[in-house]
Amino acid sequence: MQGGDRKDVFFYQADDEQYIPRAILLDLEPRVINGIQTGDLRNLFNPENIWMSNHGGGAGNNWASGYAQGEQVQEQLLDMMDREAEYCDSLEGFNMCHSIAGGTGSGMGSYMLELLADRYSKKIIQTYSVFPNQSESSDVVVQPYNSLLTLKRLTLYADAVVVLDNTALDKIAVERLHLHKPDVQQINSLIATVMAASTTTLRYPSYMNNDLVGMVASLIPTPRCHFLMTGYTPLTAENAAGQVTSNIRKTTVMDVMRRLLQPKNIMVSTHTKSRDLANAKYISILNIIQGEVDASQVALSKKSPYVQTAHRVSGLMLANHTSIRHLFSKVLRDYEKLMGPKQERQAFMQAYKDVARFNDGGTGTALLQEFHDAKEVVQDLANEYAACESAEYLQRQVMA
Ligand SMILES: Nc1nc2c(ncn2[C@@H]2O[C@H](COP(=O)(O)OP(=O)(O)OP(=O)(O)O)[C@@H](O)[C@H]2O)c(=O)[nH]1
Ligand SMILES: [Mg+2]
Repeated sequence: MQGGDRKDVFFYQADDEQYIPRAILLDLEPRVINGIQTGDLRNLFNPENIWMSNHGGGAGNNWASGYAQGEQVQEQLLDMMDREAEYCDSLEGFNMCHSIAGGTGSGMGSYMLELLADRYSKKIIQTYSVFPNQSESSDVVVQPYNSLLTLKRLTLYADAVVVLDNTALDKIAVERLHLHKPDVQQINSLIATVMAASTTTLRYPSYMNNDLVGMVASLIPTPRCHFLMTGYTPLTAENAAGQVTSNIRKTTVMDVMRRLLQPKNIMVSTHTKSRDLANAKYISILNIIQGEVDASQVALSKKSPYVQTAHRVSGLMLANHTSIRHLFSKVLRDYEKLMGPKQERQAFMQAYKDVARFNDGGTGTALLQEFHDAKEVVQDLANEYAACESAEYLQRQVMA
């Protein structure tokens, strides 16, 4: 095995010594995928695993449209997933990458989560979910609608969600990497760094976290609280530019672990204080068994020989921390501003009601019920994370 990594986790080997990702690319409009098909990676993906809708009109930032279109083509989606699943020697789970604020990643993504959870109920579903940038004045005013409806599915059908928070990533790029106005490529380089780090123990396995179940089990003691925040160090401009500098810095593992607990390295904007993280209320299996014990675990892993970096040691923190609930509360608050506390405002709701699947004979009752349910699920989630902060929570879980 050249490089010492388990290439078969994310790739299969084609006859001609080429490695092909076990990946399916889906979009309702062609622009992004066309970019891949004409770019440097054009020969990487299996063309049979690329799906774009025939009409190519997208979902227009409308969750309902994305969901309904996903449902219409479910047979095609299932065929692709089943075919990929059959190619696996021992399928452990699925990874879905999407954003929660637009129409396709959120709506069609929600439908995919339902499909996967139904069809492959015993397999792990992990997602990398992009939360929208809250600080810039967004041109998509209906983001809170799409986010809320998607969060319901992430709560009910995913086993683990790695939260990629554009607000925090943008702030890190400006304040730490001194980029004036970070573009999507630069933010995505940061995301790629986190994604690669979070899968390192799968690709270079040793004793810990060498499969998805192990990773999920060590971070998620109660099924619903499965939203993970990330921290990374060292954060340098090269993470955002994919560049390499030649002077290798002598960071130690201890340095890296200490820095990971500093809020400035955390990639979720929840106003976490350093003190909070040091006395971390990480909820974890160990906590349940041993009460007060701080349950951080460290997994050491090999560095990839394929990627040159300027640092000897780098570290990723994956944490299940109760402060993530502030992100959910913000979605709920923004949703109420649009919808009204009792659904009396319904701002910009017409486009959602116009989607035949949710139109319900012109009344839109089903749609409003959909919003009502999603709000309840997300409110319960925020409440459960808040309850985790009390000492009795774990006791209650053990008794239950
Ligand atoms: N970090 C990151 N965020 C992205 C990227 N592309 C989109 N986003 C964010 O994701 C959200 C919605 O993205 P879109 O790409 O417009 O949504 P979509 O899922 O394609 O849905 P429609 O285009 O409405 O069908 C916005 O908040 C974007 O800022 C990306 O490449 N990286
Ligand atoms: Mg799109």
